[in-house]
Amino acid sequence: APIVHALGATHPLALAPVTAPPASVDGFVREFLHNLNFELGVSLSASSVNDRYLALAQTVRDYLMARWLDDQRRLSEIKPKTVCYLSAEYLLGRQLDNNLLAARLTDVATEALAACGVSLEELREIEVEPGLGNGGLGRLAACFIDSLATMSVPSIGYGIRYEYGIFRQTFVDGQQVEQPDSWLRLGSPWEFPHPEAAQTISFGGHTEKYVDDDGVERSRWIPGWNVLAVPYNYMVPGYHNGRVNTLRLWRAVATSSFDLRVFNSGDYEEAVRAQTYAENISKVLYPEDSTPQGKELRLQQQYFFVAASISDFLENVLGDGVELEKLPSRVIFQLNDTHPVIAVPELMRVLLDERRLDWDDAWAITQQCFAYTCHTLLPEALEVWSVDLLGRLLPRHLEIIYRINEEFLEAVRERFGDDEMRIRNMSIIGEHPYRSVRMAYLATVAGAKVNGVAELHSQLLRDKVLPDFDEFYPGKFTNVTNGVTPRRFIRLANPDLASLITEALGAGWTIDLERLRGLEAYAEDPEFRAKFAAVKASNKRRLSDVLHVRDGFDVSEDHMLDVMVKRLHEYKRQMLKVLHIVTEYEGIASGRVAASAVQPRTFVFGAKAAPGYIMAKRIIHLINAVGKVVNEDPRVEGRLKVLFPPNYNVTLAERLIPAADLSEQISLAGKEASGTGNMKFALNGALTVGTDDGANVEIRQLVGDDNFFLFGMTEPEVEALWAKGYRPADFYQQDDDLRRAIDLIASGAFSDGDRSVFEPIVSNLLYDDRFMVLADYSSYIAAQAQVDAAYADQDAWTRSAILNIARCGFFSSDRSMRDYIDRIWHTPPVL
Ligand code: B1N
Repeated sequence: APIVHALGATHPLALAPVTAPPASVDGFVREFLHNLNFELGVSLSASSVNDRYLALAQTVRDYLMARWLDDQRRLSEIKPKTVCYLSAEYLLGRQLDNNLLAARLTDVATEALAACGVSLEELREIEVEPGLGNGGLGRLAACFIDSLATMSVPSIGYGIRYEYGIFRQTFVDGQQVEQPDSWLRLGSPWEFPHPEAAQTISFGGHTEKYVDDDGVERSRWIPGWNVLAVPYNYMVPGYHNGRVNTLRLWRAVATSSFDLRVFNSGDYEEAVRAQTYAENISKVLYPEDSTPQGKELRLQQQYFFVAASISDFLENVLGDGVELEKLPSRVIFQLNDTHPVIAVPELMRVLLDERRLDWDDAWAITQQCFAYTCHTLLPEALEVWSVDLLGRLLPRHLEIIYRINEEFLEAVRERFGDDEMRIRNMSIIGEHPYRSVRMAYLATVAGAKVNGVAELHSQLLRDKVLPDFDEFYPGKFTNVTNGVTPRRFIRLANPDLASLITEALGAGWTIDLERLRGLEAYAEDPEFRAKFAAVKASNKRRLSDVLHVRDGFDVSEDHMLDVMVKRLHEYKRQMLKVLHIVTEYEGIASGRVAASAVQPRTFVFGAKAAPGYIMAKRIIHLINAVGKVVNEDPRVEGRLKVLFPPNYNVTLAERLIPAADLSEQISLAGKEASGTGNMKFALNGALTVGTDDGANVEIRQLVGDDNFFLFGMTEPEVEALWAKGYRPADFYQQDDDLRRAIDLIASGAFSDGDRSVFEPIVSNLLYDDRFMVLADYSSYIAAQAQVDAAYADQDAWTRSAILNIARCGFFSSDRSMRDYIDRIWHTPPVL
């Protein structure tokens, strides 16, 4: 029997608060050695680096534990309104350093480990980051839960504990090869599994009608199969505020009944197959970014985690005796894109079928409990599920969706009359090319609020993607511009810059980023500029050390570091960057430009391509091929360098961004919803060369035109060019530099003379070019000439860099959270 039962739950020992170990070097050493000996079962002298890392992680956990347990107890008493952030992705990055920082333990740990003859630095480096996300959307979720904890906002992050995260990227002959990301292999010290708290999640089967005791006709779901959702809890410590929130990720496990039934019938292989099938649900993250694919397993993942989360909240967090009418005063489920939108019919199902509410009451509650964030504008990225598939996997949910749609369209008719065109356009059910559920529409109808992720994006969402809905629901649409956590992306990633800022402004900026404004005055101070330049140079050396060990690359301090890191996607236009590099190279190779006249630059790429995205993979191949030629051509005299370290991830971002001089944010206007890398670079004192797209617009407004290199068409100009008829070949014909660059690629210069290798890229550019690379080329090249000219005046450049930092405090995810709280959630901090 658990000891609490033996003692009685009211026994003083059972009620005694959990206490943290003493936060002294001595206390830390004891706790560390205890964990090494008693949890890992090794002596210090016999321990491996991994043992030590695991023991250290456990030690940090021990320090956070009292706060975590206390927060859980307190919140269960206070019962505040709670944010449930529903996200299929959390791109957390390494945990150790962040948790040490939050708990103010970095110095104590460093000293304590040194006393044991252990280097903290070495242990840091062996942590494998949990890559449970693809890119910006997943990293945003991680920044948001950091800010919520730091701001003491009651919140739970819900998601999926993928056994394999985003694939590990390697290059073979310059081409991407994907390896499984077995991030759990050496142990996962940050998680707390609770198999006893598993939820049963059902799928398949059919529905049937029946009349209940009150004579009401109802529907019920007779599922076909079940899986267990086992919660794994992670601590989300606030920064220096003693708070620890929870991230709860679900793992799929086969129910014992599920496989035993088959096993008992004697078919062992079938039993194992069934188990494997169930456990596949949380096996691997879908590596598509911005373009979801309508695969059955993905819908299973989505339903699996939201059903478990809703049930967990209602049964374990909400507590007994809450009238369901009051649910909206206790919870807001924030839908991170359409991936969790199946939560809408799921909450309806629970309220209708399990809690026996009638439709109108259930719908009134549901509409207040959800809010939806849209993260895209690409039409191909708006998620739809075929009615066929959805009906097979979740028949009851499909019924509910149909009813929601019926009532919604009825209301539309009442308002706008029998405008069949409009009805068809607004229907949650699409008919072409096959009958499907439009998840963004469902989310918009059900959500109390709908937001985009940057001003421009939110505006385009209302004007272009959902105009009928905007008209129908005045006040529903709003904007919350994305943000990034200053703890991870300044304080941890750029410790020397952080010290410099603290020296100038005091330490408060870490939780009040608008204070960076105070740096404007320092931008005018030559001494401060010199210090800032020294930090940048030292960050380049640090990066060089990392890349040297990792990939054998060296970064020269006197090169401009020009960085483009983000998922590989045609709309982000890595091709435009390639054309710039090839143009520079071609000038030298042809002898028209003297190498000595070229500003030395190192171009750094980091990008993963979705494994099925062939064109993206070709572009990766081309970047590597161009890099090889440029780096090895003696005529270049080492003044241009192209580096493409494989497997760009959060850990590498933390090294690259602080070292960058120039941030490339060059998507076609109207395509990048926000971007968040753009914010991280600006906050680390890189200048941006960028289009008028996503949050670039707001960055430029804040830092000022003099401190930003703008180029390219605006969104309305893009529209106008499409309307007039876009012919990329015309641009090729009319621009000598562009023609020479493309011809060089087409000639086989980067493919050992084999013209066929990059031919698909070339013909795509010349005859299709959906993202108007050629139309923006000349403007981009002109902007890059301005960059070179500006960089020649190092002191002026440094001043601009400091002004970028000073003016970008707005992009803290703390501010994003305040906006969500004010405009959408209405969940005040609980201090
Ligand atoms: O979300 C980020 C934005 O800053 C980016 O501009 C935007 O591209 C990104 C399907 C997505 N939009 N959609 C996705 C990710 C995974 C997936 O399976 C779509 N990611 C974004 C944060 O707002």
